[in-house]
Amino acid sequence: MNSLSTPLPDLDLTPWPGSLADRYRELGLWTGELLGDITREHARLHPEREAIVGPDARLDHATLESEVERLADCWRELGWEPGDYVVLQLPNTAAFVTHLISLWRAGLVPVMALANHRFAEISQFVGQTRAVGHVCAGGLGGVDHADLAATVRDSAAGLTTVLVDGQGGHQIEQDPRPRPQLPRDLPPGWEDLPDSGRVALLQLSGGSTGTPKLIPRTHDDYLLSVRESNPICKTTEQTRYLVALPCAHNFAMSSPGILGVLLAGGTAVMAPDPSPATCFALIESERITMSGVVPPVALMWLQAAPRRSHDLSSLERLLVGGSRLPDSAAARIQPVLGCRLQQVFGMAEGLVNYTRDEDDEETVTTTQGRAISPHDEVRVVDDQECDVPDGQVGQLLTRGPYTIRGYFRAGEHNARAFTRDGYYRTGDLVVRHPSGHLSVVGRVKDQINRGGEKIAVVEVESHLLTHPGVAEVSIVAEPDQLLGERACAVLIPAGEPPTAVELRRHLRERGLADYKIPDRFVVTDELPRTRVGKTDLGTIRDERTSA
Ligand code: J2J
Repeated sequence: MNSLSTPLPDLDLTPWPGSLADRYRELGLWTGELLGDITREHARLHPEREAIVGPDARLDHATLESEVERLADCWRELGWEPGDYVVLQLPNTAAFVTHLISLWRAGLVPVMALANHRFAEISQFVGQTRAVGHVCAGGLGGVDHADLAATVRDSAAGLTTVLVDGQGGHQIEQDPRPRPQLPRDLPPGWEDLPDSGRVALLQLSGGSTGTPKLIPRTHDDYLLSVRESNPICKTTEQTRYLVALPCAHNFAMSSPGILGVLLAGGTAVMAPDPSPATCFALIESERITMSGVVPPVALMWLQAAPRRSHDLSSLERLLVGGSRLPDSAAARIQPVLGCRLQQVFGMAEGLVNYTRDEDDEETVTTTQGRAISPHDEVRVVDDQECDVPDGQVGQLLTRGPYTIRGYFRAGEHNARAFTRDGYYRTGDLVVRHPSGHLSVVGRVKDQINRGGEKIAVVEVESHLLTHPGVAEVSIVAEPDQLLGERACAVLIPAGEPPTAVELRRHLRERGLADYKIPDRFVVTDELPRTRVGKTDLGTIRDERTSA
């Protein structure tokens, strides 16, 4: 499963055209700052103010900074060199933040794995990046990745595992075999890039292909999206932001998220889970002012709030995004939770849209906002990629100073995912209003959005096809009241139909993360087909929804 033996194709980063990059620098959009320096200023300005609160530790800005330095020294002592990739897989804890920033401080490039990823995902990240290390939880925040880490290490020569415990300590396990050397070809123009123009982190794409694609974000571009998010979301040093989503997700990290809060000198409070019981208690005890959640979590909070006695009065703003928030739920946020709703439509590839505080109520409840920057270029196009007028549905294409120009080492896929002139084909169907606000109305990508968790249909189908009892399979979206959508696998059996229990066990044994396992399995004789012989997802989806 691990692809260490396959040759490395393509580039780590598809740079922006040189003239455009120069312009972004001249305009001050790209500042040349590095993410690893994000903790320095506030450690100096107000060292004793709280920076990070987690189940494992409370850190003021000065302690955060000294932890970052201490850990960066550890990475240097391990022999990890600037530009090396390290898979970072930690739960919502203070340690996540110290480890993330220390990796940057040492010039390393974190790959932002989720705590609930398993062997299939982690081994792929290690294989694609030739990572030198896997930093994961060894009892931290109640999570233990030790067994997973050992299996990953067996499959990747020379990999070092760092198991982080809940007391700020580490256990280091090293695979003794020599690590395969990286034949890294620098793309033309790469040699001249300043450090801030290089890859800072690899975010995960929701994916629509068999192998998950990694998203190379640079210091310059990522910092731009964070910096510009702060005034739009009114993030200040008074902000106390509750990290209710998985901390490695792009939304929790950057919209404005943990990094926005650190940049502003505020406080990020790490919630171990998004349940109303956990989060309401933290909102009350930590005097939380802002949080960001996916729609199913917002719905759970709306349902729970009238029945609980927690004091939520400190909460000023709730950002909701990741999947479409029903208009009816949007209208209830302010009356029920007593805070302002801000919708956010973002993507780890770049473009982020927010509703604004000055927008009227209808805009805030029925649109997913407008782009952060006047330098974001947004096109809404028909199937021939001709622009459609405002008010009509079309596919969203975008490029700009913080939207990638290509996925990590994925030349072939990039030719499809980007236009020749560098627009990213988001796969989202939107309507643009004359104000520039977008409403998301659907998608054309082979993906299921399970309440904000993205599932690449092809990836899961290919795992299911390895079961001897599955001849053909199609995974389709079904409507779900809470999640918006859930995944249903429609399959033609080979011989005796396998049971759902068997199929779930099979996927778990293959090391697939739990959230990708279909909610329902349906056995059928024939998958409906289109004229070209491809499975007709539309037809099945209709059959299921009418059932
Ligand atoms: C409908 N669909 C949405 C929304 C994202 C902030 C917020 C979210 C993400 C994120 C993010 C949506 N309504 N409000 O990275 O910084 C769907 C679209 C989009 C895809 C991106 C951020 N907000 N989506 O969700 O990379 O289909 O980023 O293309 O996980 O989620 O998913 P992801």
